[in-house]
Amino acid sequence: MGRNVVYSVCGMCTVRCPAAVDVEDGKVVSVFGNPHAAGLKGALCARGAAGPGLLYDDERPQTPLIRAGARGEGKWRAVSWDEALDYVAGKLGEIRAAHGPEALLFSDRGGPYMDLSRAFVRGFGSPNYCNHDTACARNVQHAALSVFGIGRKELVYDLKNARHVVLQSRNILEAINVKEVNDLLDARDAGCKLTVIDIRANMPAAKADHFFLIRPGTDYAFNLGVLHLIITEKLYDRAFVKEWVQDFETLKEFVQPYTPEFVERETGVSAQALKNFVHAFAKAAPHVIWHPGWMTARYDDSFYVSRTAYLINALMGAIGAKGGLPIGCKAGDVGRKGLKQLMELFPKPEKPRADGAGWAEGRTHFDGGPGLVNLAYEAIATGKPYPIRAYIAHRHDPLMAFPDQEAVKKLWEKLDLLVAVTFSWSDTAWNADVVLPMSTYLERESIVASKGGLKPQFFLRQRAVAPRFDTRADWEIYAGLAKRLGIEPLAVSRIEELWDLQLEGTGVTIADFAAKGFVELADKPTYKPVAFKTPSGKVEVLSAKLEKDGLQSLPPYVSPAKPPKDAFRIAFGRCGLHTQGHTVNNPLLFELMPENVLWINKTKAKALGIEHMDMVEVAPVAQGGTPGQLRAYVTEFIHPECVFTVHGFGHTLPVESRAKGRGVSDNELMPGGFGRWDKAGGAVSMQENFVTVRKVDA
Ligand SMILES: Nc1nc2c(c(=O)[nH]1)N[C@H]1C(S)=C(S)[C@@H](COP(=O)(O)OP(=O)(O)OC[C@H]3O[C@@H](n4cnc5c(=O)[nH]c(N)nc54)[C@H](O)[C@@H]3O)O[C@H]1N2
Ligand SMILES: Nc1nc2c(c(=O)[nH]1)N[C@H]1C(S)=C(S)[C@@H](COP(=O)(O)OP(=O)(O)OC[C@H]3O[C@@H](n4cnc5c(=O)[nH]c(N)nc54)[C@H](O)[C@@H]3O)O[C@H]1N2
Ligand code: SF4
Ligand SMILES: [Mo]
Repeated sequence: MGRNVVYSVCGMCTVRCPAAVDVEDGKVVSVFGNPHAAGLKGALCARGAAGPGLLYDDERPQTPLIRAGARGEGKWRAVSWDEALDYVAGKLGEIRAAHGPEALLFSDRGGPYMDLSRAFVRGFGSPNYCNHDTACARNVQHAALSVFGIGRKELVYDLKNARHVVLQSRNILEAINVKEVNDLLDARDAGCKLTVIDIRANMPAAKADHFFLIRPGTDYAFNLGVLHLIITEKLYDRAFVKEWVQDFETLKEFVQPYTPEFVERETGVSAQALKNFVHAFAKAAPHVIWHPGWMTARYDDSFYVSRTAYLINALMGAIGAKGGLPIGCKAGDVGRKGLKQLMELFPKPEKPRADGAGWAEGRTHFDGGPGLVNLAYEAIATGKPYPIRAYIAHRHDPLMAFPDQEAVKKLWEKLDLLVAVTFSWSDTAWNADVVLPMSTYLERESIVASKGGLKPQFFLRQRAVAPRFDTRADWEIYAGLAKRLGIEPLAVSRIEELWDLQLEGTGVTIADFAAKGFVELADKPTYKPVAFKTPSGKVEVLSAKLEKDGLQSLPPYVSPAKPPKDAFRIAFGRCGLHTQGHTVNNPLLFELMPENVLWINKTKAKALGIEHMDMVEVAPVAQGGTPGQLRAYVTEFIHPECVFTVHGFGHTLPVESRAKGRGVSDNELMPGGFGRWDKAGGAVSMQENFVTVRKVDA
């Protein structure tokens, strides 16, 4: 069979870096960065390199499974694909006949392949396509929409050309996007300044010019103080503000009380240090990026932290600027035609979304595209505005992604059908009625994807090797269901049929991907002139949409609650070696990091009689949840009001022999946390929960 290189797209996390796979005699030798992709420098991150660990792991679902016992009991019947697809399509058909097509809820992880998911859901006739994002970046998305009228992903972080980057609640060196890491490190080498605002010294803090260890939950105060200084000291870009910023005077008045001294009292950052930093930052404008955050499902005011971050960027004239946040191009912006959307093959469903996003009272300001899946779960339980009886969780593990597993399971009780489409075991798959095992990304091809940015492109994932088990590609699974449900255009037998549909009229053919794995639609970067899609066409300080829903554009700052006596706020984040919860059982990554630890402040630990690497028990303050045991990581570089752990550990499934019983699941430390979500930003507020810590006797 010989040896060859196949262009693929990394599937080890949601970033989807361009990858190349070295294949010898039908076996994957290694996976590395697509050498043609600028910014990767030929490399992937550690998780990307560990792709073969997933492929050659036998501890993943190997055939379709239908539940034989009660939900979650772990009794399964291995079935053929025909039986599994007949079963799922049969149930979906019955549910559609009894309750209408809107009784189907579907959630996935968004990203470049969501067109297939959305097409299937629409083809079925349901408006209820959701993604995972209320546990991730919805606050940022809604912040971008409210300030600029465009989504967060339409703004590019031009890190390579930046002169000062501010990372606020953004661990860019461990919560990895390979190109971003390389671009930032290159910029640093060229003299770009770096400021980190965090509740602990994360990896970027070690490289920062300014590091502010702030009191957890006080970022909004910090940003209001920065706006105060920028405005009172006239450090803003006057021409940009004059041309583009609405209601600047209102903002000026609003930030008046938020002096550097106020910031010092709230955040613990000295007034002088704040001033020094703001002056240095303003000097580098407009080539500055104040990162609005990514995983921001943290606090009741995280949405406003992102809004103020965007406003700071705007006042600096960084929006649209080289080295700032230029507005990304789509195919049309560079004179080309974009991919045909498979979703557009179907009419818009008649019924409104069950989660109310975009239409219900108090929810008109939410992005109706992927909605708010947590509210859709509430609709399952209440039957309002209409019954939802089937749920397909595709590449989504809500039982690990949301606080309080028991609360989520309870909301799902009325489901007549719960299907998990996944390539590894997950809590959600374990609790499903049917598991449809997907081939790993190395064993499947995907629909053509497109990426906007300074140089928009189309890219293609090819199948590197044949599936090891009886698993299928996503397009094969949905084509199988489509055939049975009469969703004609998706009922294909060959992926080429979908590829051709997508590429129709673009001037690009599938053969064009052979050379590099992607096709660029422009020769050089294009910095588009700025334009905003708000009602006024400007940067809006005051959002009429928010206010129509009874929400404030500029709420006064409210100081976060102090932890109860002897308790801590629970904080969490990512590490460079794992992706959420789904790589802990990967043999290669497990070997590098088998469990998480609990960061705790040195002085606090001493008072509790805890020493570095002692075993401790961490328990929720609120009723419920599950206490867990892990080792203490005692350090002076974390704020004393919180403890921190890496998310994704504490697995319990018997089918994951390595991950089982190692470390603690942060989600289980948040009983009652599922219901605490932000009415303005839409995300769940996961860091509004408190825990106690005690040493476990040896
Ligand atoms: N307490 C707490 N909760 C959190 C977080 C936290 O830090 N703390 N982080 C939040 C964040 S940022 C996010 S994004 C969510 C993530 O949570 P999820 O959205 O659930 O994401 P993953 O764990 O990445 O993937 C979910 C499932 O999809 C499977 N999978 C992965 N890739 C593929 C694929 O290509 N195809 C298919 N079919 N299946 C695939 C995985 O094996 C896994 O079982 O969790 C959120 N929840
Ligand atoms: N290696 C790896 N990379 C990933 C992922 C992964 O699972 N693993 N997941 C991807 C996904 S889905 C996402 S959403 C992104 C997430 O990307 P990020 O949001 O950058 O990642 P996190 O590590 O969750 O959080 C960033 C930082 O927020 C800090 N923080 C916590 N509370 C506060 C606070 O109150 N104030 C401030 N200022 N800081 C605070 C944490 O200490 C942490 O350093 O990463 C992506 N990249
Ligand atoms: S950041 Fe790492 S794991 Fe994620 S897609 Fe890129 S190489 Fe793969
Ligand atoms: Mo995320």
